[in-house]
Amino acid sequence: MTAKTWNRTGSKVSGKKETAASGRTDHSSEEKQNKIHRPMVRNILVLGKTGTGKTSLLNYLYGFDLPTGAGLPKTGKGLHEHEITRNGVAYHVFDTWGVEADSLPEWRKEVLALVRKRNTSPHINDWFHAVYYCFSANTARIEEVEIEEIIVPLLQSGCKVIIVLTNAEDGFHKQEKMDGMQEYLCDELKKRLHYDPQLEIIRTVSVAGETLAGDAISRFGRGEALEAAQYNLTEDIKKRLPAIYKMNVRNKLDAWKERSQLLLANGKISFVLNNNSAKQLIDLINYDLLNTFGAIDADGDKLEAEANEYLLAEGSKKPLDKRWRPEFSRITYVKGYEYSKGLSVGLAIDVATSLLRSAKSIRENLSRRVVKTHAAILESMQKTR
Ligand SMILES: Nc1nc2c(ncn2[C@@H]2O[C@H](COP(=O)(O)OP(=O)(O)OP(=O)(O)O)[C@@H](O)[C@H]2O)c(=O)[nH]1
Ligand SMILES: [Mg+2]
Repeated sequence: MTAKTWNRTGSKVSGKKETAASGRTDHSSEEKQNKIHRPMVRNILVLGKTGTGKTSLLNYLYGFDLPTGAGLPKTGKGLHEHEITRNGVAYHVFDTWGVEADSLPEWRKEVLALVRKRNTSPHINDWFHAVYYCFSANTARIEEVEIEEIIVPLLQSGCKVIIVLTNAEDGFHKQEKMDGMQEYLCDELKKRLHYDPQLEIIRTVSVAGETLAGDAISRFGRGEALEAAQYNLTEDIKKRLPAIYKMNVRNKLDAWKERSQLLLANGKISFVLNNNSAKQLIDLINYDLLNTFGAIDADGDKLEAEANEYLLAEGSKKPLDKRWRPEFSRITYVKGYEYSKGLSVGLAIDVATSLLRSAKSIRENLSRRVVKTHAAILESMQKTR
């Protein structure tokens, strides 16, 4: 689907993006190349009951021309994904429509599962980069199920939600209504979560028009909404990256331990010069461990580059703090037998001692050392952020 080009006139936020784009000259050419090769992905989720102005909001914020209003077929209600490429950005828009309050419990599972799956991915381009929940200031209705079934579980799963009060143009008792909605929401959320989630609550008018008296209604709220989304994504990146990194270290070290144990169970140990065989096995295991650290660093670099790409696009002037990676001790040597390196005296000792050692005891001893090294590295990381 192709969308209209966004008319930048009067847009605060597009101005910011330009600043961000020019700021990119400070960063490596590698980053620039990455950008050229693949379009940046933006996953956007918009939730709320039918008619609250979700699709209109998407059109307003991102310059799409998705169909809005009545007259849409009433089949296929629920969550729909649209892919729209615009200005080199691939938008994956998850819009819900035709959802009434009584069907909320039904599709909440689908929404929550999708959010959890995406937001725990090790790739930032799988995450939701903006999540909006719309309430219309016209009706000023906030159902308990909306809070209970959707907003609270989303917040509890670590997903930041931007609350949008749509139809915020002047109207009869509009300001009081919106103040009341805001207060009610804050109180209910605090009560259920037992902390203040400090949600962004943004008032918007997504469609320009006229009042009954013939006064012009202008759109507003775009800058604030996009700014809130930028802020949330920046926070998510800072918070989730260390956890993703730690998980990867754990997985990589577990795999190393498993490979090492397989090698120790099956590797050749000669009957006489078994010290020498043990040394060869240890060398292989140590070499594999060094490679494992190399792979962890390479994955960390990739993650950092992806994060910086998003941060810069979000208008952040600073790339990620270089100290974001949780530290762990890089034990690069699994100590083994006191094998001798020389040939003359050493060889004699080897022959003598090897008679006392069985291959089985060597395998068991080395395996214990691998387990110990594995535990020591992970334990050292446990203590960091
Ligand atoms: N005046 C005014 N009208 C709006 C605003 N936002 C949406 N509308 C109108 O409200 C109607 C419903 O908007 P939609 O964007 O289709 O609502 P929706 O939430 O996507 O509805 P479903 O897809 O059925 O769930 C449309 O006629 C829009 O033009 C707003 O901020 N102000
Ligand atoms: Mg819609």
